[in-house]
Amino acid sequence: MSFNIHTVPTSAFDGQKPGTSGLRKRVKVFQQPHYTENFIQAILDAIPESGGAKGATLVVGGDGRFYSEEVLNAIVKISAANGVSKLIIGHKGILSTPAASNLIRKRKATGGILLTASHNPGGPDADFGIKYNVANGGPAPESVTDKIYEVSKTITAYKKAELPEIDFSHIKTHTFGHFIVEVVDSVNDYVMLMKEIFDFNQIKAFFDKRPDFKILFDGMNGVTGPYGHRLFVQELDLPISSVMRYVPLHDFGGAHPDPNLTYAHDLVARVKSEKLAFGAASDGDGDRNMIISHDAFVTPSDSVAIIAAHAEHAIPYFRKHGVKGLARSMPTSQALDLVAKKKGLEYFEVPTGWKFFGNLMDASRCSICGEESFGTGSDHIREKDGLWAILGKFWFIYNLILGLLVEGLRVEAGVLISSWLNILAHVNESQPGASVHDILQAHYKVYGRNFFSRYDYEEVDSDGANKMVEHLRSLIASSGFVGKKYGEFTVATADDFSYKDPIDGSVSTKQGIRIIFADGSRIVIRLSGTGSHGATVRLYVEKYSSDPSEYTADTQKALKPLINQALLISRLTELTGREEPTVIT
Ligand code: G16
Repeated sequence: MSFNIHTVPTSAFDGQKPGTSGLRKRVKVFQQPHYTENFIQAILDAIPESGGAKGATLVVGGDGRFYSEEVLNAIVKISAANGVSKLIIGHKGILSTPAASNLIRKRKATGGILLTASHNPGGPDADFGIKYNVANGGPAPESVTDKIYEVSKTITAYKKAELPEIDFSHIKTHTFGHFIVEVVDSVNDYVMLMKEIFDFNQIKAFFDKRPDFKILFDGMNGVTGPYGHRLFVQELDLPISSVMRYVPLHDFGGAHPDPNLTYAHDLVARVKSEKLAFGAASDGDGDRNMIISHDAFVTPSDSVAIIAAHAEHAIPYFRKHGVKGLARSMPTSQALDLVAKKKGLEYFEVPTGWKFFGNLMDASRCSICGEESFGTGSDHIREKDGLWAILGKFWFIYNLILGLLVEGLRVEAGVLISSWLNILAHVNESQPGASVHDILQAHYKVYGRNFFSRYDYEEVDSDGANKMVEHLRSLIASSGFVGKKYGEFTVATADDFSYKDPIDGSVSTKQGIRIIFADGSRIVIRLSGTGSHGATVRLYVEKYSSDPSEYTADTQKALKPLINQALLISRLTELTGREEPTVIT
């Protein structure tokens, strides 16, 4: 069947500049006539491969949030009109971000269009988002997002094919002449990948022997629910009570699908009241993760450091492929650097945004990376991966418990026993007393502790936020700033972070104000690139301690003096009018 193609006149909209991870706006903004179509056309025009959209194969899917179906059909029609050969679309339009990244790589697609605003709330009055991923499966680099933005500023028309609306609730292939739309199972390929990375039989054997060991996974009504249900309930045979909020809802049931202690409070409450050993949550699109237990919360910065410290011994994928290098985003605590130094690994500090890890991974210079924003991942795909991190942490935690038992709380990389079955047998013989809390403490004993916290001030007036950034820029450039004393802290260096990609040489500037003190403590202030309304100010504070008597200290108490100085230096309250943060993580 062939189809007619129409050229639809349009005019450009302001502000279609992709942020940290795609274009995120209120649904009502995307619902304006031509707004979404313009952006899709801009994406197709910016496809970096020679030939652009012509002959391309694109993976399409998202977190199933409100307005997804309308946008899926727009993508089908505009893609067909632009000469795209094939769209591979998740069943009902569902693909978690890591699953989409995997599918792009596995099917050797040209790229993918992901419909998600990630952890931002969904529903008619909340947010929608569209982002483009390139052929390596990762978010488009700035060279591509800049091109998308340029096209969006001058667009005068988009192309649209006359095609029937597609029902994405059937797994089937639709053929329209040379244009094919393949609706695929959303979960299968991703589960197969997880089974290549982890040994499910061994995890299952562990649960069979330890029915008392209860876990709880919270899908937060986002896209990860069906993946979590399949992995934990169907593959690992755990009871249905091991998963909560596992049905994706258009509006996430009114919840804010961001896995942190504030927004995942239902999970936190259950893990505490039921004294669960392991609780985990993922966000709207499945790339973030949070790990807790009834006795501990693992900060994302510690989490990636601990994974890196033990990956080669505890996770089969890394036993096979090795660990080539490590990377973190600039605001993420330096705990990961300490692991890299001890292991003699190369490590990188990149700007906020998963897209900055892709080149390093493609060049085999980074195997594990993470961000303070609850993102952890590896080179198995090119997105952060919530369930991978959860399975990974679960996996090594129990390797570690054995390490702890065997080594009497003296855990060092390299002392772990590599046979999982032996470990499990051992764990099951002698009920482990070690908990997530013990594992953290054991890590601090080897590496010291990087206290870390982030204060978010959401929906701040943009003018005030910009004034604060300008004030900080001129302050750090002023003579006498370096060497100045703020309470107990003396400024050692300060900059507005910039990054030169070591692979392609591209430079990203103005990535956040960073003030480092003589004792190694840091404050970082930047404006979020993922908000959809006003500005979100992020204030990050970090303090290192190698004093064992401080390792069990409360994070907020330990950081209080530094936070006070950060508020003073930034004049945050005065310039933004905000007394209290919206969220503390
Ligand atoms: C995105 C990016 C992450 C980034 C996070 C927060 O995550 O992929 O790399 O750390 O946003 O960015 P910002 O501080 O600019 O808001 P997600 O999970 O929202 O896609």
